[in-house]
Amino acid sequence: MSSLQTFRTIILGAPGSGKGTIATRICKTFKLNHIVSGDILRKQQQDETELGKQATQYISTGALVPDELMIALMSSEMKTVGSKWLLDGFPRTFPQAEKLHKQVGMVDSVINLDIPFDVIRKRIESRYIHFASGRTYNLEFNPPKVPGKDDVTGEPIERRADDEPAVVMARLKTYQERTAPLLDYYRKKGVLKEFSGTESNVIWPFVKEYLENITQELESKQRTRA
Ligand code: G5P
Ligand code: MG
Repeated sequence: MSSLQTFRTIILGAPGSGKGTIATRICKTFKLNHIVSGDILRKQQQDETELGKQATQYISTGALVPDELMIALMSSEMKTVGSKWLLDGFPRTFPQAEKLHKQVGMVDSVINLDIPFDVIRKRIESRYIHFASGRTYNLEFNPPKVPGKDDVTGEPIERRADDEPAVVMARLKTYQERTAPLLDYYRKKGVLKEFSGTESNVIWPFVKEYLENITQELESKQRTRA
């Protein structure tokens, strides 16, 4: 992996499917920049920017932030991250996927996490996050070392406003209608790899093995071209 010059990947999956959990492990293992659209939006909300205020009305109801806003935000972020990255939460619609394609070409791989919705609803009930860093906890799966506090900073961890059950239902519906169709788009491009299950710790070794293979193939292609 060390001599790999570029590696561009996307993680897809319903809200609460474990994108953040698995993506954090991927980025640590394969040394990728982790770009989280939801964290970028939450930062705008916290800073009370005009964009953050606009985004709140969509996020709080489980709808998607309009494509133009999201594309503008992600395009400027993408310019700062180099050529080894993982996108978490973007793209979520066809216009977003098409814009990404225009900007960077076809990505090297797309990972999809396929987790039953009843498992997801249960996980989200006990999720807490540290807003400043995006670090995520679950009272059963990965509880904080000190109850109510972030492991690294000791600052309070909180519930996400959009993790209320009614909003979660709306987010799952939005996912099915707007984002799930992207699976077919990436399947047809030959870059999609799907992982089904109910536990991130069981799924992770398979994701790791798959990425080890993909990155090795890519590395030898890049070496031949050099
Ligand atoms: P986000 O922030 O992108 P979602 O809805 O896509 O939000 P979310 O909720 O962040 O996704 P996740 O990252 O897939 O979920 O899952 P996670 O946080 O890793 O895991 C969920 C919980 O389960 C955590 O508590 C974790 O610890 C726990 N967990 C993980 N694995 C296990 C396990 O094996 N067992 C158990 N028991 N627990 C586990 O987007 C938010 C909003 O921003 C807007 C939208 O409004 C969106 O709703 N937005 C966009 N709008 C338009 N376009 C875009 N591209 C947008 N991106 C964001
Ligand atoms: Mg997430």
